[in-house]
Amino acid sequence: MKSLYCARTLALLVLMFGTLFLADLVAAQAPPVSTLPSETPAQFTPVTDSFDYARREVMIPMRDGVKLHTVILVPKGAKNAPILLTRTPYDANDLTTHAHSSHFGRNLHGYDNALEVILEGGYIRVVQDIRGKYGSEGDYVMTRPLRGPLNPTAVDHSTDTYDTIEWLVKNIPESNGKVGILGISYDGFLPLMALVNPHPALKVSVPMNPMVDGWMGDDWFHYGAFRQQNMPYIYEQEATRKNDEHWWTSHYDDYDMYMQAGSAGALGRQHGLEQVGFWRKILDHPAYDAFWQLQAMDKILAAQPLKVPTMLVDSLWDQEDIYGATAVYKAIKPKDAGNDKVFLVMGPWHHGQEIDDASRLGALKFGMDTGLYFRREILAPFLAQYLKDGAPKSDVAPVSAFETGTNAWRRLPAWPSGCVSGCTLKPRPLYLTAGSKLSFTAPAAGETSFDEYVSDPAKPVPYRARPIQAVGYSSGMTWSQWLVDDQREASGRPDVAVFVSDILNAPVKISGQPMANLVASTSGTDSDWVVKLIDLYPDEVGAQPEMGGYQLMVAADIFRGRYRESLETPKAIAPDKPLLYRFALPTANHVFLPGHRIMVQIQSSWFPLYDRNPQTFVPNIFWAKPGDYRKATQRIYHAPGQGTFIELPLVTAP
Ligand code: PG9
Repeated sequence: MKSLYCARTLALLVLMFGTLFLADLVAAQAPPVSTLPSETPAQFTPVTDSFDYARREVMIPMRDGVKLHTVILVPKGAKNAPILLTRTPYDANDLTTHAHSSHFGRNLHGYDNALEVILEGGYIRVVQDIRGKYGSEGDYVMTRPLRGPLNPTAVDHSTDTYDTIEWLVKNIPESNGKVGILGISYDGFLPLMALVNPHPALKVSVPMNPMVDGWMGDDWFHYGAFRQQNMPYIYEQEATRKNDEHWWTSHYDDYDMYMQAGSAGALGRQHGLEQVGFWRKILDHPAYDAFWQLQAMDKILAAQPLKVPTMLVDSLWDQEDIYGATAVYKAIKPKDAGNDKVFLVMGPWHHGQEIDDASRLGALKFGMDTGLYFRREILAPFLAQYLKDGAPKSDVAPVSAFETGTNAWRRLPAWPSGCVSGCTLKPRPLYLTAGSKLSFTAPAAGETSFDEYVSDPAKPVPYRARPIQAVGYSSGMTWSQWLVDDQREASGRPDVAVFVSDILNAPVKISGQPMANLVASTSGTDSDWVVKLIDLYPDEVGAQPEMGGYQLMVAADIFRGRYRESLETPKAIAPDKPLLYRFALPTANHVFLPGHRIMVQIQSSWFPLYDRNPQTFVPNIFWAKPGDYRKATQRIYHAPGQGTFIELPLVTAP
C-alpha cells in the first residue's frame, strides 16, 4: 500500500514537472502575444462643457482654394457679439491656448492679446495663421507684398483678410456681423493690409507698432544700414512652416559672433541662410530700390481711399518698428477731411509694451501703468464705438500722446501740434559748437571748426554694454530695453563725438521728428553716421539716485553715407570733404526739464545691431572682404556756414 502510494506520488510529480517543462517549451516557441489594447483612443474628443468659452478650429477657404487655419473663441452665451480678428505668422494655436484653461482669458497669450479689452468687451476672438505658416496652407512670403509687380499671384493679405471676414460674418451665428482687426508688429502690418479694398464688415483697424517700410526705419534696415541681429529671425521664420529649425549661435556675446563672421553675407552663408527666399532678396536689394518702395505701406495707403476708422499705435522707444506708425499717420491723415477716421496714440513703450505692464521701461518710471491706461481709456472705448451695437461715441482724442520727461498724457487735435492750443511748434536749430558745446546760437567765426575721431571697423562701437544678447523676449532678455540704455559708456569712448548744452533753466519741449543736419567728412570712401539726441540727467537725482547723470536717448538713428545723394543709387563718398547728411530722427514727445542738459553724440558704428560699414566703398556691403574694412578719420564740422545742428521741433508756450 505504502509502495503503491509512493509510486503514485512519483507519477504525479513527473506529470507535474513534465507539464511545466512542456509549457515552458511551448511558451518559448509561440509567437509574441499582443492582446493588450492601446490605451490611446484613435480620436480623443476633449470635453469642454464646463468652459466659459467655446473653441472652434476651422480651415477657411480663400479665393485661390488655399485654406487658412483659424481659431475662433466664443465667450459662453455670446449673442450679437463683435469679432476681434488678428492675423499672424506666429502660430494661432500658441496665441490661443496659453494656459490650457477652462477660462477664456487664461488662454489668450499676452504677446498679442490686449486682455482686458477682449474679455471685458465680450468680443469673439479670432486668430488666424497667415498663408504658409503653422496650420495654414499655401506659400509663405515675408510680409507678402500686394498683388502687382512684386506679387504676380491673385492673392495677398488684403484679399485673404477680405475672404476671411466674408466667411466669419456668415459662419459665426453669435456675431453681430461687425469685425475689428488689430495686432502688433507683423500682426500690425496686417491690419494695414486690411485697409486695401476693405470688406464692408470691417469696421475698425488698429495697427500697433506696424512694420511699414523695411528699408527706411523698421525691421530690416535703417537708412540703408542693415539690422543684422534680425538674421536669426529670418532663418527661423522661413526655414520651415512651423519655425522648428533654430538658428545656432557660436559665441555668448553677439558682438563676437558678428565680428568673427566678417560680413552679414558671410555669416548668412555660414548658416546656409541663402536657402531661404527672403534672405536672397535682402542680399539683392541693399538699396532703396523698387523692391522696397513698392511694398512700403505708407506709400501704398497714401494712394487708397480712406474708408475704415484706424487707430495707429506708436511706441516712443520701439526697438523694432519705430518708423512705421507715424509714417502711415503722415501719409493718410491729410485725407481725413472730417478728422474722424485717423487716430494716433503714442506711448512711452518698447515694441508692443502697450498690451503689457507699462509702468516703467528699463530705468525709466512713468508713475502709472501707461499700458493699462491705453487699454482701458483709449483702446476699449474706441473699439466699442465702432463694433458694439448701440455703443456711445467714444471720447478718444484724435491724438493721445504721452509726454516723456513730464510723464503725462496729452490729448491733442493733431500730430505734431505741440499742445491743445496757443503754443507754437517751430523747428529750431540746436548747434554743435567749439569746446564740445551745444547752443541755440550759431557758431561764431574764429572758433575751431571741427571735432574729429578715428572710426576703426576692427573695434566698432557696441550699441549696448557687452556681452550683447541676441534679439529675444524670453525671461532675462533685455533686447526690448536697449533704446533706453544709459549712453554714458559711449560718451567716454574716443570714437564718439560728444556735445553738451549748458544746464537748462527752463523746460525745453520737443514734439515731432528732430532733423539731423550733419556736416561731416571721412577719410574713407563710405561711412555710417549715428546721431543720438540725449537727455542728460542732473548729476544727482534725489527721487531716483540711479538716474544721476543718466544719458537717455530721446531720438537716435543711423544713416549709411553712400545714400547721401540718392537712397536708390549708392555712391562713393569723396574723401576728406565736408558734406551734408540730412535725415530725420524718430519721433519724440519729450520735455528736457530744468536742471537737465541736452547732449548729442555722433559715432560711426552701432554694432552688432547694424552691420559694419567697411569705410571703403564696395558695390555691396553684404559681401565686403576683410581687406575692405579700414580705419577712417571722421570730422564733424561746426564752422559758420558749415555747421552741424539738430533741428528740434520746439514747442513754445504762449
Ligand atoms: N518686428 C517683427 C517683424 C515684423 C515684420 C517683419 C519681420 C519682423 C515682429 O515683431 O513681428
